[in-house]
Amino acid sequence: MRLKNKIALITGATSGIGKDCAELFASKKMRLILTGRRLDRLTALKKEIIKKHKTDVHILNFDVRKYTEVKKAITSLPNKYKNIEILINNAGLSRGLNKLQDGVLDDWEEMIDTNVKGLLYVTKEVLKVMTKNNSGHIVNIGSIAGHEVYPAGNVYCATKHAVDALTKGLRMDLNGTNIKVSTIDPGLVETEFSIVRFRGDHSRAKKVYEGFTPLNPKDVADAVLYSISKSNNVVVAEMILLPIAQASSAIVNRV
Ligand code: NDP
Ligand code: 8X3
Repeated sequence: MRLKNKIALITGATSGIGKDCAELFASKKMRLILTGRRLDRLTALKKEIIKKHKTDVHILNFDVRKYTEVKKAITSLPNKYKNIEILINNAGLSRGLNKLQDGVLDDWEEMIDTNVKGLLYVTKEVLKVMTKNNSGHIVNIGSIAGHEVYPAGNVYCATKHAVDALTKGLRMDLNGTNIKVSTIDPGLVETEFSIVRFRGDHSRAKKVYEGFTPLNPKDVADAVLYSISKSNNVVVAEMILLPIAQASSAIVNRV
């Protein structure tokens, strides 16, 4: 599949998996729409990518939880970026690691609003273009947590199970069109994910990845690239990616 000049919108490009997807896609000369809330990071990434890869980059600064912001940002795209061909629904987060009975309401709301409702809002707006063109590819970044649960993972795991259900449901609803739907579902990847989960507690976050080699966000970007590189007739429906030390959500061989 030709990738050069394809237009890809990546949510959550300011860090981790989204950022590495942006860099890898740019190396293939794709045209990028990069989104996130931290404008300074988006601006710096745009500058860096243009300098290194000399490809087109447009930034959109919005919060996926706010439907009016999502709609305004996507409808305001300049003509040359309007025909989005690939959407990477990557923006997402976890907050806290508490037993359900000790759960914090605000954490639940934030995870559900970002990982489920935010993904739906962006998808709805981008699908307007894709259905009009009868062409496109939506890649959701799910998780092993969308297939299994782990102690105290309750609401985060529920949001990723929801992403899995939405991926499968959307593929059914788009059956008969030329729009592909994929999910790439990693296990433990070292990004800012655990720093966000533990609200800036770097030493607690570091412990999550101690004693084994976690996935690198580049490994996930590579899997995403694979999924978007297939010929028109091939859909990578789902891909679970684990580091070798991880056998399941809860089983990690630490030395
Ligand atoms: P990071 O924390 O490094 O990146 C998360 C990205 O999501 C940031 O760019 C952040 O941008 C964006 N984001 C979060 N909330 C919002 C919001 N409300 N509106 C817009 N953007 C938002 O984590 P990862 O790269 O690890 O996470 C990316 C995805 O991968 C998530 O969906 C996560 O659930 C999933 N995942 C992660 C795994 C891991 O072990 N790290 C494993 C499996 C899946 P900003 O703050 O600038 O808005
Ligand atoms: C992130 C992977 O296992 O830390 O989705 O929840 S995990």
